[in-house]
Amino acid sequence: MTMSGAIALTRYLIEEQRAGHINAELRLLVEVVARACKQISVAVGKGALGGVLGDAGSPGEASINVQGEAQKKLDVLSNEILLEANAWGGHLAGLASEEMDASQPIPDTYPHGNYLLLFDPLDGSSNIDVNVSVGTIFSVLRCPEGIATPADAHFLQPGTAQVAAGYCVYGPQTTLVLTVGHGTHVFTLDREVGSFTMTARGIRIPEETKEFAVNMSNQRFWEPPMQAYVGDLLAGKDGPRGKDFNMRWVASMVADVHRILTRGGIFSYPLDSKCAAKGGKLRLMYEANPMSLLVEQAGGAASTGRQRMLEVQPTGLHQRVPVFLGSKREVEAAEGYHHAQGTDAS
Ligand code: AHM
Ligand code: MG
Repeated sequence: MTMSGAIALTRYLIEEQRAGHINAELRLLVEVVARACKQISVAVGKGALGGVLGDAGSPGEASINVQGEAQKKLDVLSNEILLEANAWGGHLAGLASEEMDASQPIPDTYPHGNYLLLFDPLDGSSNIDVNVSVGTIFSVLRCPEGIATPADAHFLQPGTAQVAAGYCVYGPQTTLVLTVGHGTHVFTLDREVGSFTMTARGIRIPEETKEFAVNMSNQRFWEPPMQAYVGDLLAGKDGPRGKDFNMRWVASMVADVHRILTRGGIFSYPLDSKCAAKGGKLRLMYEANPMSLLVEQAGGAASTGRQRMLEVQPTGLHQRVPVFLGSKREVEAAEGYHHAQGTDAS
């Protein structure tokens, strides 16, 4: 025990194992992901000095991922760090990443474990080159019984099936936020010591809020319920909501969600006519589900606007969904507008 009584991530995980909440394999998995996040944090922190800024691929021929988006060098590097770290420990049966076309089973040269790991290796990558917070998001599922070599279909489990989820935000501080299904806890990286230390246990999101996060430049592309909802927020004290709202939009989901976990608020990336054909902008398996579990475990709510996020039955690894999450009463208010104006738009 340290003099200060500070709880390191390792100690927290051992205590969770002793309490019967996790087994040794899941403990190792979280430790490995946390170690990979430290490596990514170092690479992000070096920035131009590490030669890691800018687009991946060759000049004039940017590398494009399965999402149809140009990859940054740090997207590719972060993906490689997570793949390499998780290949050989024996805790996984397979992995899936926002940056890879298909899922990957663990090679037969290594022992196979019972878990599936999904991740967005570097979320908010449009912010990398401008030195604004970015992060890693991850979700852990059980590999279905009797499956040694999982395929994409084995990953298609609803968010309620997640056994752990978390994100690491690379900002002024490097902060790991984790749930193994027993509350949401915050660990801050002590950069001198090189270990994550618990800095907030069992965080709770205030149920009410006066702060919303949305990309307002998409306003004219939104569906009528979203137009009505944000219209009423903007009307403030004089409108039906009877209070003034403030707006924040970092454009890194990790940073926006971290603010909401810290002081409340509602985050939304709704359906709009630009992304309607794809089902939304944000990815269910790599972004919406892990964030929704963290938010629910902190007493908040997460929804597509029409359905509880964690109950969405996935149909594709890279499936996209509309997202509303954060302070419970505010998410319910946003859902109310969608229910009032019909349920057939998704
Ligand atoms: P990414 O995973 O390719 O970085 O995209 C996801 C990001 C989220 O972090 C953020 O909330 C959103 O895209 C920002 O979108 P926009 O640029 O439309 O504001
Ligand atoms: Mg992302």
